[in-house]
Amino acid sequence: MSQPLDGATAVVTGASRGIGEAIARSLAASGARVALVARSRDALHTLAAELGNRALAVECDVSEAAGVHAAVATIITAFGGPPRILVNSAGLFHPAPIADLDAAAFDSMLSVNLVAPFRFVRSLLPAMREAKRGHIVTIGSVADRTVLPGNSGYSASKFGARAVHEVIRTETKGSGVRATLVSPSAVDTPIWNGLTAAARANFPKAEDMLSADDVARAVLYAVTQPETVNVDELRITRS
Ligand code: NJP
Repeated sequence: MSQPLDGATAVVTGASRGIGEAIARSLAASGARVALVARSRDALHTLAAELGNRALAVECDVSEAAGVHAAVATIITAFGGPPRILVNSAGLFHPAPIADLDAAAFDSMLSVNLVAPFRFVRSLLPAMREAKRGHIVTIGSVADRTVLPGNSGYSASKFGARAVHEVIRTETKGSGVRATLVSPSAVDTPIWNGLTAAARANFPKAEDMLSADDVARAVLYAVTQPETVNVDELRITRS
């Protein structure tokens, strides 16, 4: 039976767990070949083995320019060109009041949540433009428009990622390349593991969060619209 993404290729960063893993599974189940990008070698190879010839494990620290450069080269070689879909989902979340937040933690959130997606887009957009086809999906956050205490670094990165998404949209309109921002509220994933009770205090309990599959369905909706349709932004919260 034919699938909506038969023949399509996709890159998903942060595919080793959480939302990125759910998106990778959903795109593969819909027919796409998927490059799984993250640092956790075992998790990537386990998922790639499970997805079979639809998946390619690409180990990469997205905070390093050389790592992104090498990953993009590997992916273009494997796919024979740029991916049809790029999903930037890799992310870090280190909530803490400003006076307690290390500059290194602030910096790491900007690096992974904002600069790394820019690097992937910068590397892949020229070839997508040439192919007159491509879809850049940014996983934003409720925190890309709304500020909460403890979110200085995270909100700075996500407000920035939303701004970059909006610029991509203006620069690619009419080119065949599409751009979508998917911004969920809290999602039950391993991102919450290891946070102190104080750091979790402003956020809902796991059972009151969205699931990673809820976000993956939103991404699938955006990337399976007719090519004449751009889904600019989806904001999803618990009902
Ligand atoms: O996070 P988690 P989520 N290089 O911790 C990867 C946003 N969001 O799925 O390298 C490469 O389960 C890491 O891979 P690994 C959030 O901001 C979430 O919840 O193997 N990869 C793993 O695959 C983020 O943008 C919520 O450690 C790196 C993945 O990122 C996206 O959703 C709410 C990396 C993180 O998996 C996915 O978050 C919201 C690096 N240097 C927005 N550093 C939520 N969960 O509540 C990390 O509004 N990764």
